[in-house]
Amino acid sequence: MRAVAKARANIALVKYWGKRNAALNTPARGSLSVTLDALVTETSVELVEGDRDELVFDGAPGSGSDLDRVSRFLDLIRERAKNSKRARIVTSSTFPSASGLASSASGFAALAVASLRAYGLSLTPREVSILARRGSGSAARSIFGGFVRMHAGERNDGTDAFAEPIEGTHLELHAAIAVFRSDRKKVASGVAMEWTRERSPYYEAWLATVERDLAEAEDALKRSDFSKLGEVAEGNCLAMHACVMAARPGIFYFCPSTLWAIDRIRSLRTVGVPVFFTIDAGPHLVAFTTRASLRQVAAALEEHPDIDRVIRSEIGGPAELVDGGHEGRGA
Ligand code: 2P0
Repeated sequence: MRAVAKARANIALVKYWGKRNAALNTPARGSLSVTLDALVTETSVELVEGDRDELVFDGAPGSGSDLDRVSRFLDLIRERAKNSKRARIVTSSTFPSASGLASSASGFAALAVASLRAYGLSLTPREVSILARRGSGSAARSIFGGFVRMHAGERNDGTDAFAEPIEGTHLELHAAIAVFRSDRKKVASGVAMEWTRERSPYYEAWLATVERDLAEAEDALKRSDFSKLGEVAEGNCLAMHACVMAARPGIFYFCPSTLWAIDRIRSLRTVGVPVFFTIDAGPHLVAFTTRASLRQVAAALEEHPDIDRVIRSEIGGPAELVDGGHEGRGA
């Protein structure tokens, strides 16, 4: 059996940084994201004979820790399906992977949807979100389109740590994603989260910030208040990075030109352009603006020689089977 699925990356406006239970990959706090249409991963899963899974990642054979992580994830599905067959997984993305641009979010969301179908399982979108979380915390959010809220949950088995769409918001966001030419070696976010929890004096303050920011961001979305949402998102992003930088020793995800881009976005705002930024676990900056200002924002970011390209994106839809079935509609 072979199945193909695609999922889009999401960018958090209130970020997930810190785990409650590392084994079940439950987050310490909730988070809030927007799914982006231009950042897509497509994955096929085919059941095969043999005793090992096989991974082809952006055209090259995947091995080592990447393959182990995928195999461990498929083991969860094999256990449920009572089917021990191995799989050949072929995956590719429209954007640079392992760069801090949420490739694990779209990657594990697409893998969850394709492999459930390949192994003959049918789950509700909420159950798919819970499963995708086991692969990568942010992947739980990429099961859904639009604005998405992740719940941290309280149970020890992780069954209440899922994402769901935020209904009733009409805010239209457009993204200009500045991809830097940077060969900075990335500290994997899962590793950096644990590092921060153990070693940053700001970790508890960070967790308290998330609670407040979630409430304010949801309220801003309900009121379609662009500038309030931007204020919360920028503050939350900088608080996360400050917490990570304050670990001993600290981790820096910014490259020097990331600061230039922050400054550029703020300068645009001072002359009346509706725009705000956020930055994940990498050097790249995502600017959110309106349809009318997208061209101006993207052109401003394209001025910098360290920026390889600026990807423009609308808000994206849910993870889906490529033959047409939708996995992320409803709950
Ligand atoms: C987020 N990030 O909310 C935050 C902000 C990066 C910065 O979720 O360990 O790859 O696989 O659960 O999902 C990246 O973390 O971490 C992430 P794991 P994941 O989008």
